[in-house]
Amino acid sequence: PKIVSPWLKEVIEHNLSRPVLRISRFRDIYSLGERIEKFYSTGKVAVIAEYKLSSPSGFRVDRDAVEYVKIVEKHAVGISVLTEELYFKGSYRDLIKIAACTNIPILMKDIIISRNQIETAYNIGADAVLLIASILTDKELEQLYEDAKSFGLEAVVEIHSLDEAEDVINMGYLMIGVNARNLNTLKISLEHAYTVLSFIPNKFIKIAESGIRSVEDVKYLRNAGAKAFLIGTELMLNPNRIYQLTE
Ligand code: IGP
Repeated sequence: PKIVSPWLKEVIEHNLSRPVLRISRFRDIYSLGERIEKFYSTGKVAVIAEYKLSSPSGFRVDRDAVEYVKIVEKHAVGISVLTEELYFKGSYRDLIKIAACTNIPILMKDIIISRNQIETAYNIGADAVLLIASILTDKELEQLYEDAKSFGLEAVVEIHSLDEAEDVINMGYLMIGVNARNLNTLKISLEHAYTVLSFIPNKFIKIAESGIRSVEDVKYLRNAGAKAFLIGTELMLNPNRIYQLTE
């Protein structure tokens, strides 16, 4: 991994020693990419609803995982589940609970730096994993992408800057998440995300991530070519908002 901010360094060290969770997968694999394309081609707003109890930016909420999923799954294109323990108060257990109660695609959201985590993602029922370009060398990213594929899982490659966009376009990764939040400073800019999303050709599955709170935000980022919208905070505060956000 690359040297990054103090909180990320702590998470990376913690994750390097996290053992593989050895259970046998109890669920089929559902393609997030295909479901996003299906929503996109029929004009449905594709929201990936995120289950997250806490975040390093200071967000905290208490909400039952299964109750949340039962509300959002009717309109969501997929569910993102935080499994990072230290700063997001996530757990593999949360993902297992969710995997046991839904048939829509699940993205495991963590700071992934090892194959062990990807093997665990497969075992516990995830369909896709998040790989963050800013914390991985090109070689590590390539290797982890292959690891995901070898388990039959998809990978969303997350970027923030235009430089990273150029890199991942050249590498040909199909699903690209553009995080409006800078993971080092934790600052959000939808305008910055708009610029980066516009730069990526439309043949990619472009996913807008973070800071999306209103129908206007969705429309704005859709104009930049986003095919899906990853929404955490707003839906954790009020899951029923998904009805308006996908209208
Ligand atoms: C969701 P928000 O602002 O709607 O809560 O953001 C999601 O984009 C965010 O949780 C996220 C994230 C990440 C978390 C984006 N990239 C990488 C952990 C690691």
